[in-house]
Amino acid sequence: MTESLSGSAAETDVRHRVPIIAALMVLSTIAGAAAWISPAQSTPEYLSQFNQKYGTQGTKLDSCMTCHTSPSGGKENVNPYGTDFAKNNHDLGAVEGLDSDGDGFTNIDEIKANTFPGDPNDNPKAKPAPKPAPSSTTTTGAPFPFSLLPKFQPGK
Ligand SMILES: [Ca+2]
Repeated sequence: MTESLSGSAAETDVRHRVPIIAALMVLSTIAGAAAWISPAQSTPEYLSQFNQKYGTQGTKLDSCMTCHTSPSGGKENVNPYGTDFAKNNHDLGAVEGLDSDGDGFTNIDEIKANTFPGDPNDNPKAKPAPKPAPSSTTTTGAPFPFSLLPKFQPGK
């Protein structure tokens, strides 16, 4: 029936196998890529603890770079803050008073200033004056009431 269209039996056999081989290659490539993309196992857990404790979600510190020297994380890429954090049984409170990166600012001061506690080149002093984040407690929302000032009279 189809023999006249598909040629020899060997050719037919190869044609049937090729899609399977291709599918297997694709699957193994995806599995390999997934293994490469997610090298950090425990870090996201610590990062979410960190964000919960300090309210840093969505800020610069909501990043692997808070404890690691590489955005991909990994045990071999831990910065001084991550090292102290690990030494103290991953107790965030225990390392707050330390100055892990030795830049003169304690870890908690850096976290409050949204600077990396494990990077001596990033600290509250290196930053331009830390602007307080706009919050509901600020009372300076209204414009200055110029209309209440005495009128400016030129020549007097
Ligand atoms: Ca510091």
